[in-house]
Amino acid sequence: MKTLFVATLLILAMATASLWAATLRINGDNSWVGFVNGEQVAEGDNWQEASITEFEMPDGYAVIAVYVHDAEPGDTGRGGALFDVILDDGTYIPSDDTWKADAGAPLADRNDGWEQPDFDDSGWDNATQLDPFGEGIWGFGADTMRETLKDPDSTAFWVWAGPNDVEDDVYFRKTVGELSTTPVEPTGKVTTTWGALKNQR
Ligand SMILES: [Ca+2]
Repeated sequence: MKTLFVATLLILAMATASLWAATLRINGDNSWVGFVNGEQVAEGDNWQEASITEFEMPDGYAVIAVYVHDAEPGDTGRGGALFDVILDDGTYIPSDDTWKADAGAPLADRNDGWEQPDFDDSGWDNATQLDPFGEGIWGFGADTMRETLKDPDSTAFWVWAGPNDVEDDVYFRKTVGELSTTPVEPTGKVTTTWGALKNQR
């Protein structure tokens, strides 16, 4: 009987873990591509209109990777990225200086696996934290941005890699959720709304 009880608890724990869901919202000036556990799940090119991706975390955690491209070379235009992850337990993870950030070649020319869960980003710096959502040079767009960022309101910071009038191709990474005590590679395909979005085009 005790064995059955323990087995039931284990099954319940596994079922609960497999139900973890989250939402990834990204705004980028000027364009962006988002990845969850190495799979592309989002893209956009209107900084005032967030891409919104819902995904599941069967392993209880996910590695989020975001690429943002600034279309104006160097100091002719300032780049910015604003994103957040909302876990289904309400945990809010904003873009800020706790994310890892790196600058380099445009996405099409970058083939080092930067978006993959097992990529070693220990050599990356932390992101440069700029103005909070609603303030600074992008503040005038906040009302329009809230049309897609309405629930919950964003409390993220605009971020970049280094000063945002230098680099134009910037990469961000962070692990969200809870790592198991024995880290494993995320298994299976990420379930997202991305496939449905693509099919609508
Ligand atoms: Ca620029």
